Amino acid sequence: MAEKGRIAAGYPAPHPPHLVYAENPPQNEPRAECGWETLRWGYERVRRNLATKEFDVLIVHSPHWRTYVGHHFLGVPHFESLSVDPVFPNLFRYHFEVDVDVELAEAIHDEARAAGLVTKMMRNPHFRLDYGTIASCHLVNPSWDRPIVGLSSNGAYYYFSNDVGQAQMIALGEATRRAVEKSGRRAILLASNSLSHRHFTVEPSTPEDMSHEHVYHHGQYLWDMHVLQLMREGRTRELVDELPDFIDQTESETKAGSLTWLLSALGYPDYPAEVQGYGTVIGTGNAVVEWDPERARGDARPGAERATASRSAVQAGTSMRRGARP
Ligand code: 2X7
Ligand code: FE2
Repeated sequence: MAEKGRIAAGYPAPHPPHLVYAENPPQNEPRAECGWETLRWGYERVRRNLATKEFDVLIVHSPHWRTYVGHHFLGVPHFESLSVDPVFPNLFRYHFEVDVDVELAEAIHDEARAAGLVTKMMRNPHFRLDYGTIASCHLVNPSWDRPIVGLSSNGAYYYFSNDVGQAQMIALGEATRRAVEKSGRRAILLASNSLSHRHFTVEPSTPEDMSHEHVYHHGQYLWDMHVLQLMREGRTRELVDELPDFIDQTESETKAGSLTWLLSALGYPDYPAEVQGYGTVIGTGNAVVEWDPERARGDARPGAERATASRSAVQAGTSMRRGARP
């Protein structure tokens, strides 16, 4: 019988396209001088940690793949196209090539449907992946050397209420965990959302001019710090209980459900999360945070040898598995 699968780590992994832009990977057309380093260095720490960890797949829940009816799952083995941020086309025109673990996607779909959620496999081979999915996956694993599973963000919080949204994302997280365990896969989970979401309305002429980048509202900053404190103290059940207030008080992008999905899938960790980076992007609060259940349990890190061999490729941070653009 196949070994029981595991969620090997989970991350709030925010997707501001600015972070990809500032890194100048070959896949992205616009060029930057610098910018948003505290967050980008946080992602570099995550890459270093993952380079010592074996994993088979990244599972990402993205606020910018909004679905109106049900929870959708990428269901085509390979996508290749250009993803453009509709608000920042000057920063993000990213040529992507992505492999999908369709078998695992179908397994999560089936578990979610069995739990009573409305679900759909997305089978359009010409689908343009949203920039949330791409940015989070790129920032965590720029070599794209693992397949992904992509989950849409159903708008239940908007169409019904925060409570309905929370209940659905909790069920989706549980379904994700069950499917991963049955699959035998070692999965990394990414909740592709920012925290507080008040942003400025006029972009500086040089987008990476950091003299314009700061917190715009102290109350929102206090909320972000409160949320991070709960994470750092392992108080994630309280955090899930407080998320509806956080959403209402800060316009938080957690209203997409990604963070709730992640915490539910991780089984509400009671050990301290590691905050790898916090910073604003156009004034929104963004945190790169790590829950590593294996480190928390003190397990030896499976696959460290294989992972070390590929570390230099991961740290180089720019090559795609197939056909990186020059
Ligand atoms: O989608 C986003 C975001 N969530 C935060 C900051 C900047 C841009 O895009
Ligand atoms: Fe966003």
